[in-house]
Parts: sequence; structure tokens; C-alpha cells
Amino acid sequence: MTTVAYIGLGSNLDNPRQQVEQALQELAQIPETSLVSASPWYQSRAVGPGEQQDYINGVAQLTTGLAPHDLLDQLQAIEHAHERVREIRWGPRTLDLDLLLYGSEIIDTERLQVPHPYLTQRNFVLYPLTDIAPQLILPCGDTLESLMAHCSSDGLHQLKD
Ligand code: A4P
Ligand code: MG
Repeated sequence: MTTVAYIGLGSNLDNPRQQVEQALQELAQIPETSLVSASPWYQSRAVGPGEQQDYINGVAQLTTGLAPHDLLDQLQAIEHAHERVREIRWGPRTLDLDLLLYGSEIIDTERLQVPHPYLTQRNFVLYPLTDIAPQLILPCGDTLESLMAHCSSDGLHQLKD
């Protein structure tokens, strides 16, 4: 049995565009997993402490036979391969991979919360998610469309190339 999962990709260090493009290829290599589609890339203003460069963000849709925590292990292995140094929460990073949604499951363990806790508040997640899954309904019953109705595009722009 496979499950549809959505992954948020973000980077604001060391050639962010290249980091996220490469990460997409690496997501496609995860065992028992296929990359179904990927959103356009967006440039977004950093949410977090201090002066930070803009991020490049996007969302990928996967189908996977892996259990959620096993998928998280794979995402973290990819982050580590990008030499991500985890210093400050919400600080700059070469690559951040968030498990946004795993089917319609609600998961709340120490290591993993799904849906991702900030999914509904972040335009750099909601806009690319809408590009690839406009009809999506969250496990809580909210439609993506209704969340988008209240979501500003402030600080966000889609990259055309
Ligand atoms: N974790 C729990 N749930 C999840 C999940 N659904 N997906 C745990 C991934 N990881 C999850 O994450 C800390 C721990 O969260 C992990 O060890 C994992 O077990 P982290 O990636 O080490 O730390 P973090 O990313 O700094 O913290 P956090 O709270 O995950 O932050 P976010 O929500 O990932 O935000 N601004 C712009 N414009 N674009 C961005 O992409 N990203 C962030 C990071 C901040 N500002 C940004 C962006
Ligand atoms: Mg994270």
C-alpha cells in the first residue's frame, strides 16, 4: 500500500536554488518512493530571527510505501548530506525538508508532527501546495482553498524559469 505525502523544501544558504533542485532528485531516490510532481519554485522572505537572506521554497508530492517515521529518517539523511548545520531554530539553512502531510494521518510524537504545525500559516507552503494539489483537504477537514482565501502573498514571488 502506498500513501501520498507532501514535502516542503526550503533553502537560504549556499546557492539555494541548486540545493532545492538537487534535493528534488534525491527525494526521487528514496526507497519505496516515487516523486509524482513538484511545484514551481518561490522566493520568499525569511520567517525567523535576525537578518536572513530570502528563501527558495517549493513543495513536492510523493507516493511512498514507507511509514511516516521512516520517511522522516530519509528526509533527515538528505538534509545531512547537504551539510546542514542546525544551529538556531528558524535560522538560516542549506536545506530544510518538512513532512507537511502524510495521507490523511494526524501524527503527534516527539519527533514528528503531521500535518506540519505551521503549514496553515505559511504562504511559502500554501501557494506551492495549491499549484500541485488545489483540491486538497487537510485531515482537520479544512480545504486548501479556504486557507488560501485568507493567505497573503506578502514577501512571496514565483520564479518563472
Ligand atoms: N519534526 C516534527 N515534525 C516534523 C515534520 N512534520 N517534518 C521535528 C520535519 N521535521 C519534523 O526541525 C526540528 C525537529 O522537528 C526535527 O528534528 C524533527 O524531528 P529542524 O528542521 O531541525 O529545525 P527547524 O526547521 O529550525 O525548526 P522547525 O520548527 O521545524 O521550523 P520549520 O517549521 O521547518 O521552519 N522562512 C521562509 N521564508 N522559508 C522557509 O522555508 N523555514 C523555516 C524553518 C523558518 N523560516 C522560513 C522557512
Ligand atoms: Mg524543519
